[in-house]
Amino acid sequence: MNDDIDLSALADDDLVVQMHQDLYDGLKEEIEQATRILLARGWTPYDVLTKALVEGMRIVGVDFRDGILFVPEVLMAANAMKAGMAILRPLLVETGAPKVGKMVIGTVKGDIHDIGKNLVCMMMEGAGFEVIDLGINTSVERYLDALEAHRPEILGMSALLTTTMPYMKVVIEAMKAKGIRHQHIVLVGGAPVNERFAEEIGADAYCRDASVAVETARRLITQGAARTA
Ligand code: B1M
Repeated sequence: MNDDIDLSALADDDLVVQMHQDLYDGLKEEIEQATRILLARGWTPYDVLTKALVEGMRIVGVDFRDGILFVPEVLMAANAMKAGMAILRPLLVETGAPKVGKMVIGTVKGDIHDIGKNLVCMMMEGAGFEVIDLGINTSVERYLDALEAHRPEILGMSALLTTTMPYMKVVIEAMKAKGIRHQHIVLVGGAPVNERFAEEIGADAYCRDASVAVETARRLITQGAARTA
């Protein structure tokens, strides 16, 4: 607990910088408090999410890469981030938007990163999609079972590791082998994924972030890319 700083006394810009620092330090309660303060000051949930939380996690990622932070510290940062996201979730999700489609999504096998996927879930739900979240470490069998059980227009896959992103292709190939590839729009995302990779593995689109996932899902559904009949 950081007893020295009165978060509510900070101006917005300083508070956001402090949140980046508190996320870095894995201070869950401070992140919860600051998230509530920004909302009470009229910030939109989306701005709190992107400017304070996602940007803070980006900074953590840089120092993780450079060997300044290690797994235990990054786990604490992730927990603090999730605490902030938990406050924002109902605000992002309950828009009363009419249901526009269904998505099954999971982080691929071998990969336990779920913050980005969870953000995608929230934004998709907020945009009126029904989301079936398979969680992390999702095997091809679980994806296929969920596609059969829920018959979604969209399959979303997330991968954060260069070693796990090829698994997306395994899933797409299994869909082809089962003769169901044409029934679903396949969207892929995650830090190491890009447009070219998505094309190479036969996905319908790469989504840079959660907002792009929403836009892309809407656009491709409107274009009738999923032939779920
Ligand atoms: Co990990 N990790 N990690 N990690 N971790 C990365 C990914 C890494 C880039 C860090 C680094 O070196 N800079 C690196 C990967 C390097 C590589 O593959 N080339 C790495 C590594 C190496 C590892 C371990 C191997 C470390 C170790 O054990 N030695 C290990 C692997 C564990 C495993 O999965 N098997 C590991 C573990 C962990 C923690 C458990 C400590 C923790 C995860 C906690 C959790 O998720 N519950 C963690 C974290 C937090 C990170 C970083 C720092 C942050 C990831 C994150 O949450 N970003 C990350 C660094 C980085 O990415 N720069 C890193 C915030 C999030 C909002 O962004 O996930 O990109 P992101 O999601 C975005 C978009 O990508 C997109 O939309 C999201 C929202 O806008 N998107 C989608 C994501 N999925 C989508 C799906 C879609 C659409 C869009 O479908 C439609």
